[in-house]
Amino acid sequence: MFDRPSGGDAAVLVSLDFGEPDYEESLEELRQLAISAGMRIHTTVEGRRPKPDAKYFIGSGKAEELAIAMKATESRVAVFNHDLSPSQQRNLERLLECRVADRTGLILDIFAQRAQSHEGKLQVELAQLEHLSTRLVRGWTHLERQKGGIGVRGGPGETQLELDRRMLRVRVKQLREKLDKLKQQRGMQRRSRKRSQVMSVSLVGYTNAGKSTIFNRLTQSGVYAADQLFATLDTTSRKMFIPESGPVVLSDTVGFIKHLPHALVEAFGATLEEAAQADLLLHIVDSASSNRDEQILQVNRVLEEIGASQVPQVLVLNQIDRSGLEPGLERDEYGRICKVRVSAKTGAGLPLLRQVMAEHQQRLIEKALEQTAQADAVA
Ligand SMILES: Nc1nc2c(ncn2[C@@H]2O[C@H](COP(=O)(O)OP(=O)(O)OP(=O)(O)O)[C@@H](O)[C@H]2O)c(=O)[nH]1
Ligand SMILES: [Mg+2]
Repeated sequence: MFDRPSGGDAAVLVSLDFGEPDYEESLEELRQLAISAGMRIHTTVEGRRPKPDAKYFIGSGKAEELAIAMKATESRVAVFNHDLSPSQQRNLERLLECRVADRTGLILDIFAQRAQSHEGKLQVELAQLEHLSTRLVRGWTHLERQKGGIGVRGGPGETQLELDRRMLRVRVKQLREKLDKLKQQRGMQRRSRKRSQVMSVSLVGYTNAGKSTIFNRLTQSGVYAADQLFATLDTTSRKMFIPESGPVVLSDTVGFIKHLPHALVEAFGATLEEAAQADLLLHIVDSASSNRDEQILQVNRVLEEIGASQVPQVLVLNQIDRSGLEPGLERDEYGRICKVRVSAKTGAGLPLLRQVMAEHQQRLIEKALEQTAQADAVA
C-alpha cells in the first residue's frame, strides 16, 4: 500500500539550493537520514533555483539529468531533500519510472523500521496513513480502476479511489481509538507518580545528540544508543535515586529534527506528552555540531508545538570531548542552573546533572511547602 523506499535500496539524493544559509548542513542531514533508513547512496544531484518548479520541483532539465544519473547508477529510488507536493511526486515517478521519496516520506520510513512497542507501531501507522491520505488523489491510476458499474456512491459502482479513502478513514479512526486508550493508561500512571511526589525529568533534544547515552549513564540501563538518526522511538522511563534528594523518574524520548513531519508529531502525541508533563526538561545538545544553534531552535519549536514550552528547561551541552569545552555549569539571574557542559562518553561533568535534578527537586519541595503554608493560613 505504501509507495515508499525500503532498506537496502540504491538511492540518488536530490537537493536544490534556494540560498538558505544552512544548505550544506541540511544536505548532510539528508545523507544521514538515508543511511539511517538503510539506503546505499550512489550519487547526489544538486542544483540551484530561485524557486521550485511546479511540475517536477527541480525543473525538467534537472529531471532529465536525474533520470540519466539513476540509470547510470542503477538506482531504484530518488530521495529529495525537500517536501514534494503529491502531483510533483507523481510526475517525477512517471518520468523516472522509479520510486520517489521526499524528506517526510524518508523520516516516516525510518520511524516504521524502528517502531518496537505496540504503541510505537500504532503511532507510526497512524502517521503514515495521515500522510498517505493527502496523496490519495485522482491520477493514481492503479487506485482508480472502476469496481463494477458507474458512479453510484457507496454502492457497487464506487471507484477504487473512494473505497480506499473509506478504508483509510475507518483504519485511522480505529488507530485513534486504540491510541486514546493507551494515552489514558499513561495518564493514570503519571497521576499515580505525581501523587507519590516523585519528580519526573525528561531528556529531550535533536536526534543523535546523545540522549540515550546520557540516560544509560545515569540509570545504568542498556537502552539502544547508536550513531544513527532516530535510534530511539519509544519513551523509556527508569527510576533513579539521587542521594541528596531521593527518587526521580527519568525518561528518554524520541529525538527531534528540522521539519519533523506534522503527522508524526500528532501521532506521537501520547509519547511526547511525557515531555510536556515533566517537572523538568534536560535539553541535550551536541555541542560539537556545526549546526547546534539551529538545532536548539528547532527543538524548542517542537516543544512549543507539543505544549512543553512552559516546562522548566536546562540546556545540556553534551559531547564536550569533541567540541573542546570544559565541563561546568552556568546559572541564570535567579541563581538557577540553566546550562551544563558534559560528555556522556568520558563521563566528564555528569555529576552536575545529578546536581541539577537535586536542586530542582529541592525547589519543588519548597514550593509545595509554601503552598501548604498558604492553604493553612487561609483555613
Ligand atoms: N564523542 C562522543 N560521542 C557521544 C557522546 N554522547 C553520545 N555520543 C554518541 O553519539 C551517538 C548518538 O547517541 P545516542 O545516545 O543514540 O543519541 P540520541 O540523542 O539518543 O539519538 P536518537 O535516539 O537517535 O534521537 C552515539 O554513537 C553515541 O555513542 C559524547 O559525549 N561524546
Ligand atoms: Mg536515543
